[in-house]
Amino acid sequence: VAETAGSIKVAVVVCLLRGQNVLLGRRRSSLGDSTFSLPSGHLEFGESFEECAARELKEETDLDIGKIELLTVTNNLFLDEAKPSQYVAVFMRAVLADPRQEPQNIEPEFCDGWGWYEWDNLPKPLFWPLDNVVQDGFNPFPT
Ligand code: 8DG
Ligand code: MG
Ligand code: MG
Repeated sequence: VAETAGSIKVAVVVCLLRGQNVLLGRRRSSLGDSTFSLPSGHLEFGESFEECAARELKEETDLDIGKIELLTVTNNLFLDEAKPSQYVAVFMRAVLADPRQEPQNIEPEFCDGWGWYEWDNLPKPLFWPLDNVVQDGFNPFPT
């Protein structure tokens, strides 16, 4: 795979937990169009993972994060794109600052809408990098 001239990026992916549920939205994007994914975005220069998670969640849903923790990292190659890319995806677990707050669809050009789903009953199809990590047994809920 090493011959492809692509770029390596860092994405921060937010597992926002509320009770037994996690927040997912259906993507509007060349990457994974119409699939369900966790809120996510690109790490910007100088940001911590926590800052990036809070910023992306705010930008995409208007939600405010309370406690936040690092969970795991995945490494994903997107070769079927006009510009091949590789993402190091940093998974964060977060809870809401105020559990009564509801998500708004701030970027409707990138997302059909946000909803709460049970981890054992996730909607289909999942964005493939998320599907992969789920198949590997990943679970963002504290044990
Ligand atoms: P930005 O311009 O707001 O910074 O970025 P974005 O437009 O919000 O980016 P995004 O697509 O929501 O997330 C960045 C990338 O993260 C996405 O294109 C692919 C990558 N990514 C992985 N694994 C995962 C995953 O499991 N879930 C999500 N949601 N994204 C992932 O490599
Ligand atoms: Mg995003
Ligand atoms: Mg974004």
